[in-house]
Amino acid sequence: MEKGLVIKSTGSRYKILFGKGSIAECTIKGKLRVKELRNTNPIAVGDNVLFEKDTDRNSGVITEVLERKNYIIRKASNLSKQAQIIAANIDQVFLMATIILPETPVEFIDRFLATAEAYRIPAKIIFNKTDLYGSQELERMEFLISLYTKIGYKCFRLSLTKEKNTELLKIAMAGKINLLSGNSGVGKTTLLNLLNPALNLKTEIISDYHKQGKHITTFPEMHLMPFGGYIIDTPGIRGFGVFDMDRKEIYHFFPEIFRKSKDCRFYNCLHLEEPGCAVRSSVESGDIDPLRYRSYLNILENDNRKYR
Ligand SMILES: Nc1nc2c(ncn2[C@@H]2O[C@H](COP(=O)(O)OP(=O)(O)OP(=O)(O)O)[C@@H](O)[C@H]2O)c(=O)[nH]1
Ligand SMILES: [Mg+2]
Ligand SMILES: [Zn+2]
Repeated sequence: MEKGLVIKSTGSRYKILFGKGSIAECTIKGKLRVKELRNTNPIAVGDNVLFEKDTDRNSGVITEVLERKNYIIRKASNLSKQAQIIAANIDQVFLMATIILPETPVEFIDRFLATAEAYRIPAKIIFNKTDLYGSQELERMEFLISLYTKIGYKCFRLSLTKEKNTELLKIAMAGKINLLSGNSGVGKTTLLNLLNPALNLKTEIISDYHKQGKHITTFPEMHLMPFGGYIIDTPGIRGFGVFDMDRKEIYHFFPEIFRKSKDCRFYNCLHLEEPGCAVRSSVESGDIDPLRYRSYLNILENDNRKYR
């Protein structure tokens, strides 16, 4: 029996890293299921597993998934109750966002951050493609950076085609398991290739017509970085449907709203029309940004339509 780390999962075949950097292609033993979760992929990137290795070839059969520190789930679709584990045992998540080509909506950012809060995984934001921005876009980016920094999310400015200055990012990622997420075409895979040129992963120019990426990366995959630690490259997501959040708890996942809620008159205030709501007064005074409040309301209304 060997112990290994799942670095790629295509649903039925798994790539396992074990020993001193060896790779084995594995399948799962018939009945293997994850107890607490139904309707989902039983093994995800980042899982630590035990497997029986074939003696002669670099292949094997996974017999057990070791206990997870955490995992991040995404709904398969809005209607079905099916869920998919994107990755497990993550130290932190990075959302890569762009102001244009493609435009990352604020609500998308907020859904992502709220999901990370719900899983108690620290989140940071990377604003990429700054080389493409004119004064308006730069202003927009700086507005968002000050908004999110104030709440407590560290932000990075990046251009992967011009300055290519990734030093701060490397320091933040070193020695950790980092999940990299974001819309298709924002430059996730380009970043991995820059950080580890040996990878030579596939990227593609985003189409002018749709101003969207083409979903070039199709399965999450974990890559070892020369500066230590791992990055999980993920397929571009169109949106982030929040998974199974209790209506009464959603505001817990907006840190600045949660902090303010302690001053609301009612302990069970949902910050809608209740009298004496400190959150609403803060939105009116500008202490809480109206965009964030709107994202909160949209999640509360369970408006996941655009976000699958
Ligand atoms: N101008 C500019 N282009 C960039 C930058 N970073 C990435 N790109 C380009 O954006 C396009 C899409 O990049 P990818 O790395 O494939 O995007 P991705 O996020 O991995 O996309 P999916 O795999 O589809 O989710 C490529 O043509 C990159 O060269 C940047 O900083 N500036
Ligand atoms: Mg990609
Ligand atoms: Zn309130």
